[in-house]
Amino acid sequence: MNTALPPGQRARADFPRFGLTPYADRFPRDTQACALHVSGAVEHEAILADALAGLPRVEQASDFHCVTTWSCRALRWGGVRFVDFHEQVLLPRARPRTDARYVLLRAQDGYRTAMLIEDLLAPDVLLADTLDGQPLTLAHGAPLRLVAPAHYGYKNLKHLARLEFRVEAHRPRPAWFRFMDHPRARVALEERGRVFPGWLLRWLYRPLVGGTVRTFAQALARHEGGKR
Ligand SMILES: Nc1nc2c(c(=O)[nH]1)N[C@H]1C(S)=C(S)[C@@H](COP(=O)(O)O)O[C@H]1N2
Ligand SMILES: [Mo]
Repeated sequence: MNTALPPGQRARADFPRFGLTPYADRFPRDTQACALHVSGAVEHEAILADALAGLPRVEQASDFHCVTTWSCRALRWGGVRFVDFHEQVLLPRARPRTDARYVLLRAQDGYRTAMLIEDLLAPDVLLADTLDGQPLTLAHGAPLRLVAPAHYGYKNLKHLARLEFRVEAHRPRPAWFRFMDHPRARVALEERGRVFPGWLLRWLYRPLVGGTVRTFAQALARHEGGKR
């Protein structure tokens, strides 16, 4: 893909482990497989031991855009389209309330973010379990993550553990995260944050990239060293 990058983004050759620094030292407990809990505004709560079982698998190359302005092009993800999972598993098994417009996604490391269901149903949104044909690594969301290329990286939740249907919009916590977590975070519209305009956040975030990449890499190295 040689199309222009979205506004304010710069390509990076590597794909670093990244996130909000409080999460750098938090890791999932289950890295091979993880039951997916479905709860909230549903008729039936469900615990899916193998969420993708029996669903059509797809491979998709898509660009990844972190809100801090780095992008990594043409990542090769494998998994299941969220729209298929919704139609074939969530609707029949959990029966979400018809007035539930949001899903709060929760991860094994405590990270969470909400998305509009209509955004999750876009054809390029995946529940991904492979990258470059290999099972997801600890760095990139093992065992299961969301891939939503039209939305900033912070909506692409790693180590997915729970989907919570919501009628009301989610109020992010801690309070400072409320400024960062735009309800939709569409890259094409530069919806980087909730309060400040995207063009301003570019300049605030860009200087933080190098240090954050190092912090996340060092935390992973310590974690993997500690297990030996
Ligand atoms: N569980 C979890 N998911 C997360 C994050 C996190 O810290 N924890 N960080 C988000 C942010 S800000 C980005 S840019 C991407 C980074 O994905 P990567 O580490 O695979 O590059 O993950 C997103 N999803
Ligand atoms: Mo990010």
